[in-house]
Amino acid sequence: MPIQQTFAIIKPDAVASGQTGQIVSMIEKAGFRIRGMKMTRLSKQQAEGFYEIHREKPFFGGLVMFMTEGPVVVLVLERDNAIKHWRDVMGATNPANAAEGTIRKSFAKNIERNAVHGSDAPETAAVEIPFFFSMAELL
Ligand code: IDP
Ligand code: MG
Repeated sequence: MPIQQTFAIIKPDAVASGQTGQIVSMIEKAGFRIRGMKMTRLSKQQAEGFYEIHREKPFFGGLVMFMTEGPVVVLVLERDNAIKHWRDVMGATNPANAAEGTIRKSFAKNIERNAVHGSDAPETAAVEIPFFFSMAELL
């Protein structure tokens, strides 16, 4: 599997709980190179745009409220098979179903407040990375 990039967010729940450092450490221990990283706070418009695919879901309004409630850390992660590997390190969307040792098992509070985001396919990563990072910010 060639080198690949994926997009990650440390969500407002995890940042507010002081888990940023532990999550960044888990990312590095899992063999990812961090190519971009910054703290930001999503506007309502950004959160709605980022989660556009979920607009018709019943949880959309709550998700946008959650994602805008405080700062997030956005990252671009690189390694072989990065997209699948990062999804594995994150664990299942619902922490009740997440495997032992995954980030969501360790830190997520529930299916909404689940600590981290990760791109789900190469086409998604290709949209999500430039949503937050310019070329000059990717090192
Ligand atoms: P993913 O983050 O594991 O890819 P998605 O299905 O893409 O999961 O959902 C995006 C985000 O929306 C989830 O990470 C979670 O924060 C929230 N979410 C997903 N399903 C539910 C739900 O049933 N209730 C509340 N929030 C949800
Ligand atoms: Mg998703």
